[in-house]
Amino acid sequence: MSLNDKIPNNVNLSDDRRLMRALEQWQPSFLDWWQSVGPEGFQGDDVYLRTAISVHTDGWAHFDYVKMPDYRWGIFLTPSDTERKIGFGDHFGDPVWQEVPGELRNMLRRIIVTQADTEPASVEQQRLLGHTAPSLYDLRNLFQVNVEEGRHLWAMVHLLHAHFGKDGREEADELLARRSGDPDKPRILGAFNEPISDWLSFYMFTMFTDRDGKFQLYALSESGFDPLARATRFMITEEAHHMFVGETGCDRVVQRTAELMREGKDPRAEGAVDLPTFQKYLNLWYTLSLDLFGGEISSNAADFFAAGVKGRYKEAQHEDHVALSGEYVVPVVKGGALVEEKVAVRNAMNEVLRDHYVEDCQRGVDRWNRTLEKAGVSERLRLPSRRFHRQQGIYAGLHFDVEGNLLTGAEWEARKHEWLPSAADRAHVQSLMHGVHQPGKIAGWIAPPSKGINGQAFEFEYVRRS
Ligand code: BYC
Ligand code: FE
Ligand code: FE
Repeated sequence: MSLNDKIPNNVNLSDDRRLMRALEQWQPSFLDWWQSVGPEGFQGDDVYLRTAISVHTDGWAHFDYVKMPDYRWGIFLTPSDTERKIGFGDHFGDPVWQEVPGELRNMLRRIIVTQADTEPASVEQQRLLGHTAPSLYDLRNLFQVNVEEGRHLWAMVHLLHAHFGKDGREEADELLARRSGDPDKPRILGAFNEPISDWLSFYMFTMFTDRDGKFQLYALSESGFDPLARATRFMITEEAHHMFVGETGCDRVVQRTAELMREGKDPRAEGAVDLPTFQKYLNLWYTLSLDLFGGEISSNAADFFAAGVKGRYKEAQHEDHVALSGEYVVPVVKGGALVEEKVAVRNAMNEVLRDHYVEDCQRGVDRWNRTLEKAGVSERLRLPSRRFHRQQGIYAGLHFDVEGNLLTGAEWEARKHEWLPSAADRAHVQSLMHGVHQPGKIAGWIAPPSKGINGQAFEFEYVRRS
């Protein structure tokens, strides 16, 4: 089989013998990795999956039954715009780069490796979830997310192989050597080393952590390095489904809980997720994901922006693309109190991106609250303060309540399980996890989806067990 058949692509792979050989060598390692730490127990099953076979509207959502190891992980860049100019920073208005400028090589490699590392990490984190899927519909969605994260890894590895020579090939190998949660060779970013051992965590992860992916990918899709911009732009189209899985998954949990509450029952006693526990999982995954934007005040972020490597969300909507003037106000802790500090806007680029993220998360929480309202339940869910439970940036090492008020270490220790899952909460959620693998059936802690995938019914056999 030629490589063009094995790896669907729109980058003329077969014209570049060196690149082709490099990717042909990497592919068996990828498949070994997928078999050993990818979805456990379902590799021989036929799964109703969407495969991207081209970037055109009729080609990027092709549905069929596929065994996951036979998934055609392709390399697609959004078609090039030969007129494209750098849209921000010190090189504003220059033509975009098709090759890596020498002085930006380390910076770009590091960003691409950081992005790439999250993709296999998430597959590793989710590898055991198939066994406890609440329905075949959900099982299929898990696997769809997993194969697409695999494709995102391919997209980044293609850039490393095509543009970074020997260093790039070594980085590509390292991406298959690190392991989520491994104390000796962990994944790079915090949230990607956290266990995802139940489906509530999975929905929270796809709601909040994949949503960091959305905003980081948008920022990278502005890059002056055109191959990175084009690769990430196509990844964003796939990301929408991941966030759909998270937002609707959480909404269905809330809906089931609300139904029981309306009937005057205690959701926890009925084998569902009570709202306080749901809120604690929300607090946990939202704040782990806030950390992924990096420090509030960041010279790295300023350097990325100045260099034209990483822009803002929808940069074209900003008026000033150079951003050398202007300030951003950040509440910082000084002498035991919060005071407002003015920061040069370039140094606050992580915070600017985080603002868009917070707004988008709030929209999702509002949707869940409408579900509660419709069910006649008066309780509401909310996002905690962005200072709460932070492990990166200026609030790391300090303690805050969900309102953002400073706490002492002792107060935090005494109260943290009011806000974050306790061992008992985790045990309860874990106790609900039993695989439901018959078409049309669903676990008791979650409502069925309002519709199926690709026009199919919920009862459709999304995964044919072998
Ligand atoms: N954990 O200036 P700072 C996705 C490090 S998700 C551990 O504050 P900077 C997906 C940082 O590296 C999207 N370390 O931040 C979702 C630096 O280290 P050094 C992933 C962290 O540099 C679901 C130091 O702290 N894409 O696609 O602006 C499923 C101080 O850095 C963390 C990207 O992240 C952390 N959370 O970094 C599948 C885009 N945060 O220099 C996939 C690429 C910061 O002291 N990455 N550090 O050694 C970037 O653009 C940036 O590196 C960051 C922020 C956004 C991570
Ligand atoms: Fe991804
Ligand atoms: Fe994703």
